[in-house]
Amino acid sequence: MRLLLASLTAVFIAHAAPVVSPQRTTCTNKTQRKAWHSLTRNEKLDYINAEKCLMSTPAKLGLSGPRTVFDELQLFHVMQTPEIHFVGAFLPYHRFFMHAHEHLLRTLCNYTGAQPYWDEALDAGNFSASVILDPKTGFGGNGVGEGNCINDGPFKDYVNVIGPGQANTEHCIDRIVSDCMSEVGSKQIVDGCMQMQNFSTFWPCIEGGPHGAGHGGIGGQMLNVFSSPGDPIFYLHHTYLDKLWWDWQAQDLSAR
Ligand SMILES: *[C@@H]1O[C@H](CO)[C@@H](O)[C@H](O)[C@H]1NC(C)=O
Ligand SMILES: *[C@@H]1O[C@H](CO)[C@@H](O)[C@H](O)[C@H]1NC(C)=O
Ligand SMILES: *[C@@H]1O[C@H](CO)[C@@H](O)[C@H](O)[C@H]1NC(C)=O
Ligand SMILES: *[C@@H]1O[C@H](CO)[C@@H](O)[C@H](O)[C@H]1NC(C)=O
Ligand SMILES: [Cu+2]
Repeated sequence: MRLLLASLTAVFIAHAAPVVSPQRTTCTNKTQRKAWHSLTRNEKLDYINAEKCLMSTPAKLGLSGPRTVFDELQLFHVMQTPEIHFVGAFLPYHRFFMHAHEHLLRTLCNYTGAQPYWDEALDAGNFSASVILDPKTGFGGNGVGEGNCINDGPFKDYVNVIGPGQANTEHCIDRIVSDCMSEVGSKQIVDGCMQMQNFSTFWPCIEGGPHGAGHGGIGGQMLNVFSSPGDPIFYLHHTYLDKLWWDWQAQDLSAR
């Protein structure tokens, strides 16, 4: 039986090979995701402009609510929230979500770079001084006034139509930066997660630690478990978490 299976497998592989191998060889140009802090000014502006393009590309799927492709991504997250948080699918779902966003930037908005990430351990405990909040080469600063609307930077005039939460109302991108809540994103806590031996202990460590630090440290819509992708910082935050997962996987690739 074992021999039969082995030879069937060999036949299958032999037949499948001509179909599979051309797909494998087309991936000649790998992109490399880099930390926002390490991007040049022009790389930052290219990314910001591509995101603004996604925010002005009309919605394609005929769903009720979204006006733009950016809104459609946000709505998917709202709809899937109960299935994708506090479960093992948390990291895989968000890996796929970051890839979808990156793919849309590249295919709809002529973006040629990779999805950048925010190395939050560098800024933990001091998010308010982060370069990510720069009004020219970042995402603008903290919210102000009664509605905590951001009032500088490239995204200050974007009208979110999805959220807050599961509601669909017109509102600004709002933030309530908390240096205190960002402390849980420290290198010490990240290093602790990296020591976890099993996925079943690794993902809750990431979700409860650095994940919570990024959402709580930026605050406002970023702190809303449903509608947080209404703040474009969301994509740099989750790409960072995805990198942490990759770093952990890379410690033992065959098992992880
Ligand atoms: C790979 O990237 C180089 C430099 O950007 C470009 O000239 C080349 O056409 C790319 N090749 C493919 C297959 O996309
Ligand atoms: C992307 O590039 C193509 C080809 O140059 C152009 O026709 C198209 O308008 C560009 N799209 C955007 C959103 O800039
Ligand atoms: C936060 O960072 C800024 C700029 O690097 C620095 O001036 C400030 O002292 C830092 N604050 C704290 C509490 O570390
Ligand atoms: C990892 O999982 C294995 C198998 O379930 C278990 O024996 C082991 O104690 C776990 N290790 C940790 C550090 O949780
Ligand atoms: Cu999420």
